[in-house]
Amino acid sequence: MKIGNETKAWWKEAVIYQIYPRSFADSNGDGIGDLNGITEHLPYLEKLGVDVLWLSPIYQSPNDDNGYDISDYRNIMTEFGTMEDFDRMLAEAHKHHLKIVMDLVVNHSSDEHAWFIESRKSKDNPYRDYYIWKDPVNGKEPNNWGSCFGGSAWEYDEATNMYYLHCFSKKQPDLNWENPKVRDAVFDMMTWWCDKGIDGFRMDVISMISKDPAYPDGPVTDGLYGSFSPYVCNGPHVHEYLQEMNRRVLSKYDLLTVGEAGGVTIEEAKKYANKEQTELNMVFQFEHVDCVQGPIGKWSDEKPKLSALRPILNKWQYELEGKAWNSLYWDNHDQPRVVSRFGNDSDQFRVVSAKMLATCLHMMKGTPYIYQGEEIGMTNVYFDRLEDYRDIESINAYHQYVDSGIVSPEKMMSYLKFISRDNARTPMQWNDKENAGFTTGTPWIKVNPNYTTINTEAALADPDSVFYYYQKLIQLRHTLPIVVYGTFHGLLEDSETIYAYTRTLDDQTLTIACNFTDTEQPCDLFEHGAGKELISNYAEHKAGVLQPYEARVFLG
Ligand code: TEU
Ligand code: CA
Repeated sequence: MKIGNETKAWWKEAVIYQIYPRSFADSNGDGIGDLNGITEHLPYLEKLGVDVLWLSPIYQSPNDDNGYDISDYRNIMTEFGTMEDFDRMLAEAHKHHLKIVMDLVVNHSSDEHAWFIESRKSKDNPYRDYYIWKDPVNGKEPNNWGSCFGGSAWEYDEATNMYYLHCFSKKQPDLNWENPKVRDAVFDMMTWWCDKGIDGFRMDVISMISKDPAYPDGPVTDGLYGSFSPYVCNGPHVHEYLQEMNRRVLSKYDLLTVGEAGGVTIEEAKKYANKEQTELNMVFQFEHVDCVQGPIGKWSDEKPKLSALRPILNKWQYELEGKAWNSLYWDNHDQPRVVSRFGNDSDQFRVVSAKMLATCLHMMKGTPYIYQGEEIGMTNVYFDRLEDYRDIESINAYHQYVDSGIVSPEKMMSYLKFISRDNARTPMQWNDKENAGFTTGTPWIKVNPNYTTINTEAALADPDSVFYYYQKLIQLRHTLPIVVYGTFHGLLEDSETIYAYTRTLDDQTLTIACNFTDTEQPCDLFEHGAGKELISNYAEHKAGVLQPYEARVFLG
């Protein structure tokens, strides 16, 4: 069935909630979130009104990168529980009308995976070609590529005098997708999970599975290593492999599929998420969260400007219209908290700016994602000491740039406070009791001290909370087809302060305007015309202006 320019689909109408299991809820007091903790909180998620839960990886893992390094794809991480706990969680979730999307991390495995343990044994081991091995060049690394987590992307292995590729940590060797046996093994494993009744996959760095076979040096921007991106992201066979995955697995089930696609362009996104649906439902692009880039990449403490953000958001809305489907997100487990980054986390403006950012995103066209805690306006944690950080990326980056003298210790701490992934990974704040109700033990990472005021219990008791605002945005999407299927059109495209747009479907128009500043801004978009206000973060409006961080949505 067609609505506007689109074919109707459940995953276009859904709202996804991402859970980072390690930090969500600890049921047994060991300080680590777990599956039973998730099961306990399903009624809370049902109340919020989301449709789908995406779980960051819950498979067996030595946790070098918190589960993104998998040593057994068919077992549950010991700290998170058992397969019985998983089966119960899945069944309970379905009872609460919540679907479960699994994280699929198959660009790389852990070096402790049985395949890699075999692979590194000898050049003629049957698993040798499961990974990417290269001879030394002039006694050194095969090329200048740096890993995302610091250092070279190549690790020397004495047993066979060769290097293996790891785009992330050296405990995350890249799988060799050119080997049909690797593809068979991955597709079998995916089928096994689908047969268990899961509802989809979020595919980790799926744009990186096909490498340029020439393995050329990459451009050096940080003065240390070359970037692999031009030769790894959207590589030569990536679409072939995803089409094969689609034919052999995805097309046989009714799934939600979203590919994490670093380095994806509009042209590439139209292939990954094409209308014919021969690959994936949608991809995560990174341009809006990467809109501030310094000489050492994402490490910066500069607040993004609306003038940098708007053209990116609008471009993705315009260019995919009727051709491919967008995903919409501010936050995930790799990004700092949206209210601290794009909004204002002061006592005065936290709630109102969190609601403004929610309005801005949830009224756009695409499938929205909410990251745990975003729905109560959780903020960055601002750790003062390096010892409080747990994230491999943050700790390695600190040493890489500070030890080499490229950045001062003070500046690097300021970058971490603003952008570190650990800002998203502090425990979920459930109440004002010890450890925010996350655990009765010692949490694996410190709780944000503001849990005494920012927590779900307080949010649920306050009708004006960020929680109920998200609940209402989700209800609007579920009840009004225009929110899902309406065509996007940008407004006030030169404004430095207000982000505004319309959505149109048949004879209806939605008008959305969001003030991104802490001061009043002139705005006459709501002065004329009949219709009704659907939602706003202010109870009273002022003629001709938007108040600080005010957001308005008008249906006419
Ligand atoms: O992230 C992919 C990725 O490109 C990361 O480097 C991300 O951009 C970075 O954290 C922000 O600078 C995925 C996962 O989401 C991440 O948690 C994993 O660490 C990574 O893959 C490796 O599996
Ligand atoms: Ca636990």
